[in-house]
Amino acid sequence: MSYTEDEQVVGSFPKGFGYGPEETDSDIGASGGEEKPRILLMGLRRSGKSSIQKVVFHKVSPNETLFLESTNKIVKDDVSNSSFVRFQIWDLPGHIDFFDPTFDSENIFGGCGALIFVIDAQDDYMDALVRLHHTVERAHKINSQIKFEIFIHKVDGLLDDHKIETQRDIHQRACDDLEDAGLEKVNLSFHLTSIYDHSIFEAFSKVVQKLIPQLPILENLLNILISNSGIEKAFLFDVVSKIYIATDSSPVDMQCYELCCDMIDVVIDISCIYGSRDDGAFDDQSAAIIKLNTNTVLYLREVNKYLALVCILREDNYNKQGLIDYNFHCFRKSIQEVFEVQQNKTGESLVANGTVRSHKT
Ligand SMILES: Nc1nc2c(ncn2[C@@H]2O[C@H](COP(=O)(O)OP(=O)(O)O)[C@@H](O)[C@H]2O)c(=O)[nH]1
Ligand SMILES: [Mg+2]
Repeated sequence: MSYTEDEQVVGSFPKGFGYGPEETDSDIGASGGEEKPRILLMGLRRSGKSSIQKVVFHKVSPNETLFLESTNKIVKDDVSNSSFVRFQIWDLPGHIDFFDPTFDSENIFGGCGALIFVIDAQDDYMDALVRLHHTVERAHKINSQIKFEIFIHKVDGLLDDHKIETQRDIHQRACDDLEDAGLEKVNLSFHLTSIYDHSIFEAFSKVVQKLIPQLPILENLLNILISNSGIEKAFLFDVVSKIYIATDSSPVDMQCYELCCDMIDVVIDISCIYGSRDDGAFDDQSAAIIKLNTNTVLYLREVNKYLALVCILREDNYNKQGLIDYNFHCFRKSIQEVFEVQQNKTGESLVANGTVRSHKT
């Protein structure tokens, strides 16, 4: 069994609710052929690169990745789904040395924003560390702007203590190797990941966020929104992939993130089953409120075709629903302005001018 690039989405999303090729075409037109940032997926064979790409961006369920065939050529996947998240993911087969003179390594690494190096934590990782070092050294020489993201992957098979110990060990060895090579300035970020839980989405969110130039503006808007509306935590989600492209500046609790991901699934599922239209499970009318038995309310609103705001708030604060709705409209308007600026390329930072009413408790 194998997956081809044009295969439709599986799982709870209906046909047409994926990253369809038609989006790609129109986006290329709209952006005037502008280069999209590229994320490279590298690592040894069977480390889990293709699985990560399929699970995060093509809704393949984790169990189905057991049947993935090994990749023999570079697989390019265009994820130009919104003005904020426009990038390509290149899955590079593990057994090929792309720094070999037969490859145009300048071209591969030159336009690359982030390089994700996947290490199988369930396997002996010494060979992977050697390859990591080789990759970082060469790629950095070609393009010093690349962000190196190390996914210590398949940690679902490890106990908690072992996870921490593995991360510490890999971190130490990788950094020592770089130091020995005089490359201590190169920064590596480490993430513990597994396709069997939300950690892979969380890690990918962080990688993508580093490539979004408007991130500080988005974060700021979310901060203004939550502080004026009595909201505990707010995420701006890319609905199809469920990666969050921004959140307010309070720390992210994994459980909150999972709760918000689940809410998106619930809303899309209900909309698919009972929705009156066939052409989309998410549109400008999409909104939902879920009250939990923990005195917590989940609040979801459509921001644009691809983005949703999902918030967590205490039930007491939800009494002022009108205020929250009003503030949300200001937030939405500001986001649209950020988009317009990007599209018109008229200037760098036109920040929200929508006034937000204050919430006084
Ligand atoms: N336990 C576990 N297995 C995984 C995970 N990610 C991938 N795998 C398995 O690892 C194997 C190799 O995956 P694949 O994506 O083909 O690796 P690639 O060669 O790096 O592209 C497959 O059997 C996957 O099911 C994970 O997070 N946990
Ligand atoms: Mg592969």
